[in-house]
Amino acid sequence: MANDPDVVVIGAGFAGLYAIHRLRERGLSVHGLEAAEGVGGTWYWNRYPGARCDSESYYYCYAFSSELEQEWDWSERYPGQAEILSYLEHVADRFDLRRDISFSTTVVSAAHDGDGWVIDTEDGGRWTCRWLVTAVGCLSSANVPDIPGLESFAGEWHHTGQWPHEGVDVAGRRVGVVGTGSTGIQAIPVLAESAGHLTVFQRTANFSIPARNAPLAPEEAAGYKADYAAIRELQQASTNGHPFVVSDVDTLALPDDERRALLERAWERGGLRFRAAVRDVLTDPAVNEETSDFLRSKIHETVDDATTAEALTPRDHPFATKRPPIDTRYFETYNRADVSLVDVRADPIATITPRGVRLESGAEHPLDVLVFATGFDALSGPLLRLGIRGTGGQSLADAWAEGATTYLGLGVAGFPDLFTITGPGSPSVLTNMPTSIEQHVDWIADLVAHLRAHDLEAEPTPEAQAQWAEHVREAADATLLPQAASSWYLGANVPGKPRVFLPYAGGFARYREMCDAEAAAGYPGFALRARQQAA
Ligand code: NA7
Repeated sequence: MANDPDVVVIGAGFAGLYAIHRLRERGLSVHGLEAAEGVGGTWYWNRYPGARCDSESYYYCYAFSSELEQEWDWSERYPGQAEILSYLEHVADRFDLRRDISFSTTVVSAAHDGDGWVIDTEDGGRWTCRWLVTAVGCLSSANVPDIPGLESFAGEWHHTGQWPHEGVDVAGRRVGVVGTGSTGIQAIPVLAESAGHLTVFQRTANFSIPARNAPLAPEEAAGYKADYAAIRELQQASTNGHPFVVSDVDTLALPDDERRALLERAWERGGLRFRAAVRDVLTDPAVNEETSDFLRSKIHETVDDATTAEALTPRDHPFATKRPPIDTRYFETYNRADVSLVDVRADPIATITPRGVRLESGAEHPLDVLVFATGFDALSGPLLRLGIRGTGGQSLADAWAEGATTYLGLGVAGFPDLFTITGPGSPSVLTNMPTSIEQHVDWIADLVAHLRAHDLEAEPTPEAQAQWAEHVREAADATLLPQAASSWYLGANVPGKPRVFLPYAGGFARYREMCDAEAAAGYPGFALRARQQAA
């Protein structure tokens, strides 16, 4: 096959699969390059015990095909990793996408040569195309902390985002988990069930809300299927792509007992929907403090040992300013005799030894298996590792030396005909990802079709990009989000990464309207240039 399609799409997860389908529908030839052996993206790599989506299954899926919506059956309220992977494999087959994807193909560089993109892969392959679309996800570049001595560890260690396909045998073994973000909070209760002893190394105590996962009853599933038109409408009008109606109750105006009852009801319902029950929780410090206090009290109610409960209680950041996890028996797990909590903020990890983890105090925790649930170089990381070079050979790394800036999260000045699905500066990780992905792909497909029809190339203007960066900053500053000093939203989890609030916090519906307005006005934020035809 000729290696020169109209469009190359990098990645074959939710974003890449839909991009291939949609661009094909627009009559473009398209080819996908995927590092993994199969489709799935996030859900291909994240096979750690307990891996599950925090969005509910009935809307953590594509909306572009009502047939697909009707024929696929989800088994649980929150889909597990294996089920989502099966779904994406089904999508790849149903829409005949695999024939246009090269698997086990890692992109090592992508350079614009003035006429189009030249993409080199690790196996020596070369692809050329006019348009390059990145579908590499926001959380795909694993962050393994640089702790001295790791190479000397005599046991086995794994990052949750690169979990072995054959699984890891933890039965009866001494297991350590570093990290208590969404991933650690999912994995810890499951690992505790089979480990001989589980030691959790916690740097930042986290808020978490019970997921209340359960099998999806056939009547409930049928109800969602009958209601999809309304569900999708709600998602499109929402701030974060979830089909929730945000409460209009002023919680602070309520008497104490009614406010407590409201929070209790939200807690009983569980899940990310908790936030929708509390109006202004991310913008009003007083509302947030009330809510944070309620959640802190739940930790103390759940955890038997008062010292452990306090160590697990977040006091350094307001609720939901770091990505709020949801859990299944997370805090309850600390009541087990075979689980211990180590506060590595008070006594940081100094080295990894052949035997285990040694803290600065000299205390050593012997381990057979060490799990890094330490997150990702979020949003910009997956793009930077592609080795992208734009006009004049400028690298994306240089362009982003002071922090990742884009126009609408969709393109970067100096990088013509490059489109970034859920890139930095888009709502992405603050939303239900499939919803944001479909909006981006549809928008990009329209623009690419326009460029082809008029034989143009496009790149954001520096002015539009600078204005957008300012707007992204203002949108974050209008919320409490920047208050979490160690948040990966800010890049703070990766040493040396510039501190820039990366996702767009202005809300999905508002963002979508701005993208639509940009297209309707003929793409004024982009320089559209006639192409100099080589032939
Ligand atoms: P997160 O949310 O980045 O969590 C990573 C955790 O690992 C967090 O508790 C970190 O503590 C901790 N961490 C990171 N480096 C270290 C070191 N060096 N020592 C001790 N502890 C460390 O990643 P997740 O995988 O849980 O979640 C990512 C997203 O995936 C999630 O939000 C969903 O959207 C899906 P810190 O808070 O930085 O002090």
